[in-house]
Amino acid sequence: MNKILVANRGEIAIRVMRTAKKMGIKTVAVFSEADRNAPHVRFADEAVCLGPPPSNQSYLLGDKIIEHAKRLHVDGIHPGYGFLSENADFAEAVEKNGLIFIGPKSHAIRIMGSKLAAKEAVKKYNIPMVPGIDEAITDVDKAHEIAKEIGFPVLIKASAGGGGKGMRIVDKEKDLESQMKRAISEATSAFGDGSVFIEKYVTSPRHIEIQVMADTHGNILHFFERECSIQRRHQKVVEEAPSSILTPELRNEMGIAATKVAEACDYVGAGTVEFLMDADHNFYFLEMNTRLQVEHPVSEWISGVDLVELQIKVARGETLPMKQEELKINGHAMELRVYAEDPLNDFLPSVGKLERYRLPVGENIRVDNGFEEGMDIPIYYDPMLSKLITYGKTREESIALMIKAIENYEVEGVQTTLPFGAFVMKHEAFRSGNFDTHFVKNYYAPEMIAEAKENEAKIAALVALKQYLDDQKQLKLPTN
Ligand code: MV4
Repeated sequence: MNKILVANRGEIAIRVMRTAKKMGIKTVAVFSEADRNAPHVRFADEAVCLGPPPSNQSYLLGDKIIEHAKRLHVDGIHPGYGFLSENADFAEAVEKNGLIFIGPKSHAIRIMGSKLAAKEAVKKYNIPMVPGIDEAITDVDKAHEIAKEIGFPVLIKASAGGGGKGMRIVDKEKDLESQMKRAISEATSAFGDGSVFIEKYVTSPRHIEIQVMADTHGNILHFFERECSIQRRHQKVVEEAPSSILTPELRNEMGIAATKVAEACDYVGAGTVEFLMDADHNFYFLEMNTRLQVEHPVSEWISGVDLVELQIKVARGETLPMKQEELKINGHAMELRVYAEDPLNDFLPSVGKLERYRLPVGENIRVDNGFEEGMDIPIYYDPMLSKLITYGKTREESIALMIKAIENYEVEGVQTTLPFGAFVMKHEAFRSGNFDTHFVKNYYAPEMIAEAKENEAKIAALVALKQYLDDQKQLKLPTN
């Protein structure tokens, strides 16, 4: 593989190209008219414009991307995350055109894109799943029967959903019929597939996912877990590895379950198997994400591997260069997603110009960034500016360094989730490891960081006043 096209933008495009360069592979960037001057365009060896800013006129134009790739003699296409990364038709078209899709085969993407097909595929592998049914349900009487059997509350999920889209919690039997009708009509209009199914609702789960990597020779490895329980409205904000609650035994069990899920769909490349863990530490398979995930850096740090390098090697047909027994967890890594969103105003996108944008640097700090000072943040795409990742020998060290690194970030012109990150890092429930996916809802209110900001302003004023008084004393000296 001599040349790779990265069908993405922002931090992930740069992150993928960084490893390609390290491996001596040439890079091609694609961009929309809004991203003409974006860092990922300058980072690449070559770049092509795809069209106007909206994604469906640029980054989602699979055929156009493939055309450019062929014209520029590209060997492989890396889709990053989002955009075309989990589009089975695109993966197939790439291969049909004689190019390598740096990701799984379309077959695996298709199975995992349907929650019901995923359940069906892993059925014979003895993977723990949440009590419920594994087929589409339209009959209300049957739904009543099943809900009674598993007990309320239940959760209605859309088969074509995922990432929390199209879910409805039903607390009482009398709401089942209306919620089911709504779920079906929502799923039909959102996904063009009205299939829904029912599961027992796990009330206070933790979100724990396992990173896997499979080669084309039948080897499947797992790179341990990431805990992603700190989310708001299904958007992850803080991720870490390892999880503060897994024992080596549980970790091993979940790792084996994850590799079996990968086996069940003939997986190739990097993937993530999502589990829910209940208060009694039972784990249940939820879904598999068939891409490199945003939060992959924390796994890279604790395992010492470059996951993009492995993706490329596997795509070239190489055998995975290590054995499961050789993989060990080293230390603790923490990631904060820095979004241009206002945590004081319901996390609304805060678009505008990055008047000042300085990143923290230092040992055990990694920033995967896609922006620079002076840039306007386009309104067309995900408002994530960068990912701040810190590492320590212990969880406590990684948290302490995260707090310091947040303080050393300088952003003016837009609001960011940085103060929210500091709030999480300083919160007793987070620090003790005693939290679940309801952390934000349970503990966060804007006043909490408004107060912290006010205190900081007061302290800053006092420091300035002291400095002023000290300066005055000194200034007086020469006249004496
Ligand atoms: C669940 C659940 C409780 N019980 N399934 C949300 C995202 C999607 N991957 C599945 N999700 C959930 N499925 C059952 N049977 C709770 C969630 C859920 C959740 C999961 C992980 C992280 C954050 C979450 C926030 C709300 C709900």
